[in-house]
Amino acid sequence: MNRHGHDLDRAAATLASAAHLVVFTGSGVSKESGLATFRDVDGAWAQYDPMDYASPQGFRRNPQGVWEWYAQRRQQMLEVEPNPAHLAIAALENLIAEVTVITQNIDGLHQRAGSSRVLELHGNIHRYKCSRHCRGEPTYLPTPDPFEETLQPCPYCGAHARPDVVWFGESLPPDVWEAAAFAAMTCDAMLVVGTSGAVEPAASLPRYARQHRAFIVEVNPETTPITQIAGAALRGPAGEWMPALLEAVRDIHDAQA
Ligand code: BJW
Repeated sequence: MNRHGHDLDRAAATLASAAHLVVFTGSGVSKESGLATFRDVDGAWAQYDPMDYASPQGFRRNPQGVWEWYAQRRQQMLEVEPNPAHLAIAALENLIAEVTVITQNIDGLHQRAGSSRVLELHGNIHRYKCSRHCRGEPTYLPTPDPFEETLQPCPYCGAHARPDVVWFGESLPPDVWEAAAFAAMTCDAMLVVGTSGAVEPAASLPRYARQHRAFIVEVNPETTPITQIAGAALRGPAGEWMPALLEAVRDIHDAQA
């Protein structure tokens, strides 16, 4: 049997006996839906400087430009569909008692695929908040037309509205971060799908899980810093590996029934 076969068997056996699985995802899980990643050669940061488009300073310098970038991405995110990886992750809930999805993505595709417990570390592009958090942090705003290309004012104070996403230098939503860190420290297994592990503090979650003796499975075409602590690595696109892994877990369950 080749290395992949062994890793698939080990990953499936671990998931089949897990009581609590955490699935930690990044932009690679949405790649096969047609959405760009960030740091790959064809990723967003090859074209756009993150400090211009994903920082509070960038938004202050050019609020209309940042608003337009998010409006275009929002439109793409609404046009695409969850792919076989999102669907397989959601279907794991039928086989494992507790599944927590922790995502860095803002696209809402896990929820659309049917995952019921999703912690969004970096927010959600479909929500808006006041950039001056005039009624407390966060001050959520009524949702404008999702395709609105013109920067909108906060209806309460007139400051710029902005997407409710986490930019560089900003803190993650504390309640979401606490729930994610707790899940990582108490799960039996963590599946890490489609993230480079380059952005903190999110990238620390697999380490927390490993320190608390969880088995780590990585699904990614490339090696990452997370590979070092992974007990199994499925090298290739998530849209191919996740359905195969789901099937292998289902076979173990059927054999035990
Ligand atoms: C496939 C595939 C397929 C391809 N199938 N896989 C400690 C050390 C150093 C720095 C810091 C630190 N702590 C904090 C920092 C600073 C900073 C940071 O991490 N910087 C590093 C980049 C150096 N972090 C922050 O600023 C964070 N805030 C914070 O720490 O607050 C506390 C604080 C406050 C004040 C001062 C200082 C600290 C906030 C980070 C916010 C990140 N925001 C973004 C944008 C979100 C909104 C939006 O989407 O527009 O989040 S940046 C971007 O990166 C986005 C992503 O969620 C995030 C992670 O990227 P991801 O998803 O991993 O994508 P890629 O492209 O990197 O990887 C894709 C992977 O998929 C690759 O591995 C491919 O191989 C794989 N792939 N096809 C499966 N088909």
